[in-house]
Amino acid sequence: MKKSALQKARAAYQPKLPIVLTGTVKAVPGHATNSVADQEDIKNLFPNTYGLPELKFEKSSTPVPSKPVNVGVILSGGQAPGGHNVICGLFDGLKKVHRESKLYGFLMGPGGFVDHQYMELTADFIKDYRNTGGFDIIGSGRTKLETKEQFDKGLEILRELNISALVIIGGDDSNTNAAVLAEYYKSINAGVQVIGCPKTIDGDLKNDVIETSFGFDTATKVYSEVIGNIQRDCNSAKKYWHFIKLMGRSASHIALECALQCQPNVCIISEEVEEKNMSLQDVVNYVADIVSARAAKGMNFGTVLIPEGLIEFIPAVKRLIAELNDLLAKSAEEFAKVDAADQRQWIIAHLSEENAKVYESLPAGVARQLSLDRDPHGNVQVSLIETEKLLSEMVAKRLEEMRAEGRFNGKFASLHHFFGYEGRCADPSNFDADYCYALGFNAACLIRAGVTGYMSSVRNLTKPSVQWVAGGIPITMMMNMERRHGAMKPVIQKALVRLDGAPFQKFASKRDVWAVETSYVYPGPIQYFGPAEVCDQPTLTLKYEHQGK
Ligand code: FBP
Repeated sequence: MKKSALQKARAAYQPKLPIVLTGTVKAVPGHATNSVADQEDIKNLFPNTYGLPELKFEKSSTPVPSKPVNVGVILSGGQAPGGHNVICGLFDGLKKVHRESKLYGFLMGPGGFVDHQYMELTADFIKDYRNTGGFDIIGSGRTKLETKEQFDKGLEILRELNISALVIIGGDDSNTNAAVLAEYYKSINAGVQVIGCPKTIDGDLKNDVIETSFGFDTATKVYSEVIGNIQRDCNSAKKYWHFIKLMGRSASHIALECALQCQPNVCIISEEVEEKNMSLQDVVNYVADIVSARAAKGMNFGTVLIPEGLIEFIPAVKRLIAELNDLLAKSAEEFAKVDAADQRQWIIAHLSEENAKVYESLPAGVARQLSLDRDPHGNVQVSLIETEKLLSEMVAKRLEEMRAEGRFNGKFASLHHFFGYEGRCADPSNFDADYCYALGFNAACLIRAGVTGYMSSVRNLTKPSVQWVAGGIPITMMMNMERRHGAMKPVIQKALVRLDGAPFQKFASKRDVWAVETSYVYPGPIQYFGPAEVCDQPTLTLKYEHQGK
């Protein structure tokens, strides 16, 4: 593999471990836990893994006898910077326990586990992947692990390779599956531990006990660099409005973090749109008013950040999606037989009157996307909806109306961007390189502690990494019941942007000034070498969230 100069230099970076993980550790249990909601339902569904205590690792002076352990690892879902370092940390942690321990990687996600596609990960093989972005070390996939047949098929290969622990690196849905798998293996006394690691650039797998998912830091820094560059171009040429859609699924954490970093003229936060019961036209009017206010000051340029999940949060569209989900789950076979050209009419005919009207009112492309296949976890594939174009077209139309009313006399030329894939495989920032390595190393400690159904947890993340706190959180603690594919299912509660949270409050207190002034900040590229205040800063989201604590 030919390496760039940065790759070569970066390979030598030694991720910094929390001090507690550098010696012998003991797992100190806290109180028994409860799920965040629907406690009776979750308890009934997870009789063997519900209510476990939180664990915190502390230094121990008593050496514990060790024996080799074989472990399997799966990368699940969308790529996030640092995944390779989770695997490297896990490998080093296992080898530290016993040098004859082995790590097997299942190929291309959970599908490789079910289909018995795997490889042994050796020191020589993984050395090229240390501190690099991507999931290409073993590949990733979105197969949903949910049936007994899949679990039993997986168990066959675990038995064949003498694997007694499985680490699933994934987002909320994949960690939900990890909890279900842990429960099943425990219920049949399979002798296999299952441990999860919190991954996703979206930042929506977090709660009181998981401070952030890995990858969010690097991805938002990459997007902020490019948004900053666009803002500088925009402020130089002074002739375009840039509509920038940002990945992140339902939650607007990525858009919010980029707004805090770059100070754009507009940033829409989906959660606020829902809270204020705004229609799509209300959002359009809000943007058009800012375009017009800037035009009045001679500034026919600006930037608008749009979270990719916006459309799902327009309350009327949300109700429509909920009915569509049930309809398409219930009538999947019948719908599959309908000709593509007739699908729109079929849907309209089968929806309630109110939702049929909303469906008809949406541009055909957007409406079609809402009725296409969900991903295996039941999510609308929002990254495929061109909200940035939809919004700028509607703003242009609105501005023409305002011009006719004498309320706008500027120019409006728009350009469109979508940032998502650009940030998912970047080389991890120092924060993500350290955090991921620690999560993997800590997963090895949880395996050694003999527990199952836990998520690797590393906390105190705004402090230098040596001061981070390591332990394990029972996954059932994060769960509640939600409607998926037309039925109630136990799932990890997704973290959306909290409107009473410090990051949003900070943004809300500044945005009116950013709208009409040109207050752009240009964060520049991620720095891997240099002073800590440039290289080792966590996200502003994390900083503000911690300031109140
Ligand atoms: P995960 O939840 O799997 O981490 O997904 C992250 C993400 O990048 C979302 O932001 C985006 O909507 C989705 O993946 C795109 O999916 P795909 O990789 O299948 O195109």
